[in-house]
Amino acid sequence: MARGRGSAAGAGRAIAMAFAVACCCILAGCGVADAAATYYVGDGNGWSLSSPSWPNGKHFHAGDTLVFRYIPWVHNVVAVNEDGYNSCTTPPGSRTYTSGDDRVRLAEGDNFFICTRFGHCNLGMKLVVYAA
Ligand SMILES: [Cu+2]
Repeated sequence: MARGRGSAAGAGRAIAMAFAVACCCILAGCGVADAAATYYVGDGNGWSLSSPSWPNGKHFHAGDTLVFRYIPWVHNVVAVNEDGYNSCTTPPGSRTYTSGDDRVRLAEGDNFFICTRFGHCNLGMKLVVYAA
């Protein structure tokens, strides 16, 4: 009898514990799928004229971070919209990054980036990254 009560209490504690963990998961948004990832644009080559093909085969999510590494007086990074991407222009309000080690969080949908130095965008230095 005493033993039966003991294990019932133990089961109750286990359920309470599981419930608490589940609540924490919901509140903290836990789970591997929600863990934001960091990607280095161009991998070891950095942000360069060969970056446009770099996203191929990769799967990005909103909240992931792109790191653009480059020599600051050679390149920059401008986050533009689709028109800016297509025409290599900088729409008003576009954010320009110039540190050479720039971190940009991806928004859901297409994220467009160009380099506006020395006509590089027109030479093909542009990047579009789709984040799910
Ligand atoms: Cu450039």
